[in-house]
Amino acid sequence: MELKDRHVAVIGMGTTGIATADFLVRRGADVTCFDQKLRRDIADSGRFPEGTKIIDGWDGSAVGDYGLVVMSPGVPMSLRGVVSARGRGVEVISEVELASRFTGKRIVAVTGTNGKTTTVTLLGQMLGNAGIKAGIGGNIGTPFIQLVRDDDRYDLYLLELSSYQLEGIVHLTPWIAGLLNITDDHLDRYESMDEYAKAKFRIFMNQTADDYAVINADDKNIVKNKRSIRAKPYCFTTGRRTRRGASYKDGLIVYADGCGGRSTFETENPSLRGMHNVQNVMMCVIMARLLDVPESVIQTTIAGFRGLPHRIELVADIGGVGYYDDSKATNVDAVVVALKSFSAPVILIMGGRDKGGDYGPLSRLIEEKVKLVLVMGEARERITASLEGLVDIVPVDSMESAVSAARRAAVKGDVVLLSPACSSFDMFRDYKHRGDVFKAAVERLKGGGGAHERL
Ligand code: UMA
Repeated sequence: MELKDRHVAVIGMGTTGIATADFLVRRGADVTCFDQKLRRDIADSGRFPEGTKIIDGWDGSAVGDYGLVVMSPGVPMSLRGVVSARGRGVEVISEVELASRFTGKRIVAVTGTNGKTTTVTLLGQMLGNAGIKAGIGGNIGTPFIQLVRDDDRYDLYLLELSSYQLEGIVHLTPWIAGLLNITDDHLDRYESMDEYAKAKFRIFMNQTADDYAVINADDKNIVKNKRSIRAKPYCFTTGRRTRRGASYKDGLIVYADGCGGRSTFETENPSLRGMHNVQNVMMCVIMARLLDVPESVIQTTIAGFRGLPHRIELVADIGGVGYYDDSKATNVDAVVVALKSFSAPVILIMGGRDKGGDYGPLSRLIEEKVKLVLVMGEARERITASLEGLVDIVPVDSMESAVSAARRAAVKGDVVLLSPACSSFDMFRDYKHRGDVFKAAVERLKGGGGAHERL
């Protein structure tokens, strides 16, 4: 693809926009970047390469006359200016699509509502331990376009792809594509679950019978749509054995290669607790075997894996109360998963920016396991309305006061869990910031003495 002197619009000036502009300018394109924010409010606007034109305070209307529009994932494709550019025949693509046009290396890609980052991280470690140089990026943090600048360094790419990124692909074709699960999320951006599932299934849309699709056979939203997949399917399930793929029984994952060969892997590791992690590990096992990672390397990597920050992460045990940071739980299903992994009474800190999902699926687990819900942020009213009568719900206006209230209510043996079910953008920069603020508040408790008693 020739970029020299091409007029390109880059939409969004976050991590993706900066990396995209940088790539385009290096290839001689004439780049204009658009953002709804004012330049002074864009944290990294100073990092845009020289010569980039910046349109700040953009209201989403006309993007002007460009030969190509490259979207950041967080900017909806439905914005008026973007729709009208498309209508005029302008090519509108996502940054991952652009990147894929500048590499001939194989792509392994993982999507799903929850578990993507853990899966990509664990698989990345398996590949690294097997001596395979994988460029790891996408939604996990480093934009794909930034990786392809150093294409020679990598044997292949391992990408975490969000539905937002998949919306703007045209030709991108993973050699191995994996779909972990599809549950309620981002319903502020999609009209329905069907629309959201459709975006997720785009990961398979360009694949042929020479490619592989790794799917969760226990997920009804996936099973319902799987007939559209043309690649060779490998399924994983926590139920019955599979002929080709992975299954799980009594702490063991059984991998079946489809030609009669079987191997087993132990999943015992405190950082991979819960059935959701068994599913993540099953996907890693299948993908790693397809990539010829030796069984012994897969096993030692699983055993040595240390969990990721902000995902059911034990921050401190203070006076017999465990404080867990699960700030990455930005949707209801992730909170369900977190609650399922505890047997002790839970004090749950929830809330943030509402994403239009249904909090109903939490009801049974909340009744069963949660003794107090502390709600904060814009979603306070919606959460309170849907959980009222099931449990004590107390509104709080900061993370600091949530942690103090949790401490006052907790007794030895309880768990204090930050698992918000919402995005963080109403009060924090992102989920990491929210988790760090929680951790800092917990750290301060340590200084204030450990014994928990009801005050
Ligand atoms: N913006 C507009 N108009 C809009 C919306 C946003 O101009 O209507 C501007 C914002 O003012 C901001 C910029 O766009 O300046 C931000 O762009 P972005 O939201 O695409 O964020 P990036 O910093 O480029 O980060 C993105 C991903 N963010 C989102 O998809 C929301 C990061 O995933 C990803 O790591 C990064 O690209 C590199 O690929 C984060 C995420 O929250 C972790 N992902 C969602 C999730 O996991 O649920 C999908």
